[in-house]
Amino acid sequence: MVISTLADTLVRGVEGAGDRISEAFFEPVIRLGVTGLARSGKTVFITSLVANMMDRGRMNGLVAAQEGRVAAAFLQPQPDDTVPRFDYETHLGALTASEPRWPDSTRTISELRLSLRVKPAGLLAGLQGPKTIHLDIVDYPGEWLLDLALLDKDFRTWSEETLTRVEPRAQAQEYRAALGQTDTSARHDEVPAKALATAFTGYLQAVRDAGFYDCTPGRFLLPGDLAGSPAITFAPLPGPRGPRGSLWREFERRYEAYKTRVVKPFFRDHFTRIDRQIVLVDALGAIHRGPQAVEDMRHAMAEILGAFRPGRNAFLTQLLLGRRVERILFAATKADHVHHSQHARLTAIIEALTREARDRAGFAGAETAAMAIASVRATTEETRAHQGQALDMVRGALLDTGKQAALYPGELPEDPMQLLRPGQEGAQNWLEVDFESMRFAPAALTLKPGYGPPHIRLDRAAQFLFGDRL
Ligand SMILES: Nc1nc2c(ncn2[C@@H]2O[C@H](COP(=O)(O)OP(=O)(O)OP(=O)(O)O)[C@@H](O)[C@H]2O)c(=O)[nH]1
Ligand SMILES: [Mg+2]
Repeated sequence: MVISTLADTLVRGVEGAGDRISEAFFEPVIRLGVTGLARSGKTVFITSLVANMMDRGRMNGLVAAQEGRVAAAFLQPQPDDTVPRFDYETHLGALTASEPRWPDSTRTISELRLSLRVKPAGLLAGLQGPKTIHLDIVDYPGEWLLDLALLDKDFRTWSEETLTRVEPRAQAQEYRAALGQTDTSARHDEVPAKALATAFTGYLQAVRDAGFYDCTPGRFLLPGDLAGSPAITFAPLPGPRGPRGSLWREFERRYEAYKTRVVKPFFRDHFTRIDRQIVLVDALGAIHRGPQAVEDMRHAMAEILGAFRPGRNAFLTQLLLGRRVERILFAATKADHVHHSQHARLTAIIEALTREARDRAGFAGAETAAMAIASVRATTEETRAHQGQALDMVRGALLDTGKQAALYPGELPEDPMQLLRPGQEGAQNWLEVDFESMRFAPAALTLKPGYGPPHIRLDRAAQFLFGDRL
């Protein structure tokens, strides 16, 4: 155990030195992490960011682009051979088709290298030619960060906590029934083991579909090439530690294997190398689902952000060797679902959602910001008179029917606590807030030469995330 941790650290140390050396002597690399919970808009964000970096007509908020210093942007082979490439062309193809579609769900890690030829600014401008800066964009599920908390827990603690949470939930009925029929101290047998794990995965699926985010272990829902393997065939079990050879012991072993073989490598190989991070949050979606979804999202955010606080976790602290994420941007996505008159309120909500986590320890010097953005704008705005009142509406093609419609989603409250408090107090429905959700199809794009897809504040997000390094 100690040896493996040590070895992890050593490898990381050597690699880390390599990264820094190549950075100093050759071409600078910025590793940009893009994360968020399922369906938060990661794929659309990366696709639009890359398209808008290649055709920079809408990127005036990125200072280097505005000053005309970005001479070129092009895709290059990524540095990591074993990570799937972010399928930029297919995702952009979906968005720009004659009948535009949103890209498919991705659910795993992927990477893309965007290289920029940038002319230096200021005094150096006349003396140096353009330099090449690589932006390595890494898309990974936010759910994987939730697994960090498992590293501090043994199987029994994790089981107790999970079973307590599961207890009141209707979605867990089947799992509870399966547990009732199992003798966890009996000799391990793969048939009941598999049945339990399947019932537990079914439970996670059901709570996720109901809008909850506390769905660890993260890979049960996003197994990728682990599907069917023992490392994700276990479930929380009640009671004392079983005897040698029992189901209980086998699940304990698998839980530990999940931590060492799945969770740790992700943090070691990917997470610790990130320089800049954007965390996408579908706050509007959660608000629509009700107070409990908002409360649950706040929890999940606090857990996710915990990963960015070095010192919280011994394993991570060792791996990081003092290195840290320099900037973190919290972005409320899909801001095109509300009129721009509501954007300031949406930003206030995202600040409130992440405040607890930010206040608790800060991010040890990491700079943070919050913003409301739309990676791809699917709507236009209009104001209409309705019963003597001017209503700020958004118009777009409805996803389900394709019909054009102007909608009024309701007004976000000025005080974000109106959204946070009810959930904390156990309310199931909004009393004061009236907020409709909507799903728009992407608008048909006729891209003018030199212009990427229309967006809201994507350029400002880019400026915060890497503008200072260009
Ligand atoms: N209107 C609007 N909708 C968006 C925007 N970004 C994402 N969406 C919607 O959110 C859905 C999810 O976006 P994705 O980019 O696929 O989200 P993801 O985080 O990659 O999702 P997974 O890969 O499933 O984890 C899309 O299918 C769209 O319906 C946006 O900027 N504007
Ligand atoms: Mg995706």
